[in-house]
Amino acid sequence: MMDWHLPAVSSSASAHHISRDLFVLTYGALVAQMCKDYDNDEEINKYLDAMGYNIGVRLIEDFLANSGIKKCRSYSETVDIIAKVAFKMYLGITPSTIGGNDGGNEFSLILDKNPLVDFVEELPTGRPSLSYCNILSGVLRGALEMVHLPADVNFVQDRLKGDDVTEIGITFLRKNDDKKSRRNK
Ligand code: MYR
Repeated sequence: MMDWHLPAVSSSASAHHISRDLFVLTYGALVAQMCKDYDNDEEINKYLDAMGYNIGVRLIEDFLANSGIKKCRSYSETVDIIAKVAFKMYLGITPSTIGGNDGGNEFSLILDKNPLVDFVEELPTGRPSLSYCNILSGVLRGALEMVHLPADVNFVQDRLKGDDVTEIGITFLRKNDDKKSRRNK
């Protein structure tokens, strides 16, 4: 007989966990289907990025409402919020951050663990240039654009491609000074 007693975890935590798994599996199915439908890896990468962008422009509202985050004072602060609050909230991980030295506008998020590939051992065969997680860079690009922080976001390293870590590069397109003067207006 089946035992219907629920495990002793908070229902919201377990529901979050289940929906994250469901998202990760659904995403995997989508990428697998695209590999069947498209020959060109770059075409898939672009599609995943564009899809992520459309999610990001909507997700930012949810993020700002649920996190209570107000405007950040610097790019470093924004990147910190992305790593410590946004990634934690939506993916349950906290990437480490590098970059932004001397007021620069180039940063990286380093992911030791990437829940999006929890069920993925390796890239599909014959897909050496596939950027499997490209949805994530699109989400960040879309979300940042909505708070007037246009940025280039790209996967610089990818464990699925044999790199030691997964690294997402974020290059803010406005120089820091432009940002300050814009914010002080
Ligand atoms: C500001 O400087 O105005 C605050 C900016 C915070 C931007 C945070 C963007 C978060 C996007 C959510 C991405 C989730 C990816 C898993």
